[in-house]
Amino acid sequence: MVFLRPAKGDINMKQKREKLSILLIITLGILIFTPSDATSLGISSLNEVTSLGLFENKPENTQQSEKPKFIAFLYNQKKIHLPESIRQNLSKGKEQVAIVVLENSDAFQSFSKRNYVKQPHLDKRAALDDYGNHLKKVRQEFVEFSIDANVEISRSYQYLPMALVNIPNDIALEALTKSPKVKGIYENEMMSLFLNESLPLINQPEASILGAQGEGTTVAIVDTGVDYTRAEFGSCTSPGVPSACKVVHAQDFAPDDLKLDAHGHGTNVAGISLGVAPSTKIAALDVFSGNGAYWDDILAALDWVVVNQATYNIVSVNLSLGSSIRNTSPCVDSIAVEPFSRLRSVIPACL
Ligand SMILES: [Ca+2]
Ligand SMILES: [Ca+2]
Repeated sequence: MVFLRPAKGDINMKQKREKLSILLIITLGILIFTPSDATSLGISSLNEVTSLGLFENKPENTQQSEKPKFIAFLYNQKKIHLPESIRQNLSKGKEQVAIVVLENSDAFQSFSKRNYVKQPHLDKRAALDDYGNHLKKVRQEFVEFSIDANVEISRSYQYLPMALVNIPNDIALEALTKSPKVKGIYENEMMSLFLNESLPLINQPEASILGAQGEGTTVAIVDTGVDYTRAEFGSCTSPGVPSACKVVHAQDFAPDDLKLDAHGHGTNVAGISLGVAPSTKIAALDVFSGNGAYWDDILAALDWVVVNQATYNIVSVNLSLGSSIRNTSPCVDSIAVEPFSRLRSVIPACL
């Protein structure tokens, strides 16, 4: 169970993390434009750089013309996230479905320029619109690129710089990995249901004892759906009906199974949420196809949360799902990094 609302003690930690991130970015910037870069690229001397033609026939005052060439060289050498399994499947002649994370630093820079990142509470809606408009351009550029690269886009998202694509062969994969528009390529993995961690992870029962009951808020349950016809949810006939109904929205993001909860897990999780915060409302987001949930459906549900956060005052997102992979440190290279970062930027408690 993952709640995005941090405990009070996490705020200092968050500030420390932000400072650390800035320091890392500055350090990275220094590394990129210093001679040590040659070593990181496997080049042991400036002679070798010259032999690669990067600074050949150097006339006077040519720094301006050399720079783009050197940057182009760096792009060709860039390392992006790419699971070996994708490469192997394509080499066996199998088409590969994957999720591409798009380079959106221009959109992020514009977002930062207006100081929204430091003080997003100033105008959260405008900040989100601004970010969305820039992402629209990023998406459009990727559509144009994908036509040339013979990559088919089957799903994209309003506020996430990501797309579900079909990669037909090695050549298309090569084009993707070399494109400055692509930051990473991930498998569209299937997640399983989990409920091993729950109340201790969200500081319960301490928060309830302090009187936090969730009045005026909504919790998004990204799971198998919620059977809102049960008395515990207000015997609803549809979301929000009657007015005492606890479920304000229900939607299938995986192919519609025509059931409110085809499994029962989501109804159980929603019940736990109401036990913790009896006054909150529930958004029931069904991302499961049977016992598994593909990332492209999970991303669509998280995108919905970003779009609708203000409408329902969503303060928490519950993802009781995972895979058999066990990590011993934070997943800095995970497919969840982009969507979690976007959620944290719109959920007030996480600002
Ligand atoms: Ca359903
Ligand atoms: Ca389902």
